[in-house]
Amino acid sequence: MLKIIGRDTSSNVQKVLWVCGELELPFERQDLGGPFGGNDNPEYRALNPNGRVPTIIDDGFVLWESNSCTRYLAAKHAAGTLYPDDLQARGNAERWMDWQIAMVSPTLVPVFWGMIRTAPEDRDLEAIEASRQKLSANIAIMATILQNLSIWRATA
Ligand SMILES: N[C@@H](CCC(=O)N[C@@H](CS)C(=O)NCC(=O)O)C(=O)O
Repeated sequence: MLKIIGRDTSSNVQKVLWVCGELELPFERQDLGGPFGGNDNPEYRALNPNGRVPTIIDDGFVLWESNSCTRYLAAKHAAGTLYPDDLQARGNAERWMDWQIAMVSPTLVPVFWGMIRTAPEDRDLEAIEASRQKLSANIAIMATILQNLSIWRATA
């Protein structure tokens, strides 16, 4: 059975759980990371040298990087539906996945950790503000794209 390693409070683990939910895939999940620790266990590092979550194991095949995990599962179990056959449709979906991980996440994480996971007295407000501005610019890109989607015009 597919095994997912990682705490379910992680947004990156949740991506994989979401795909499993969409595809009704059975899986077992092992808590690791965050309050559960284990990131630096040699056995875990042997699976995932980054020590981050998620890692999945499918038929003995070990995979990490949340977007790669979701693509792998979708391609394996939902070719032509969740994983589009049409290369332009697939490219479009993958573009936004990669944009999220490469552009948005590095600007969102410092704001989230600074404001939510850091005590007020320990916050580096200058660094948080610098990231907030970059995050805002990214959100503006997404908002413009969403505003201009023909789906909204068609239903307006
Ligand atoms: N690019 C990686 C990032 C993985 C990552 O940074 N995961 C975070 C949780 S969202 C993590 O492992 N943090 C340490 C921990 O949970 O102990 C991916 O998408 O899988």
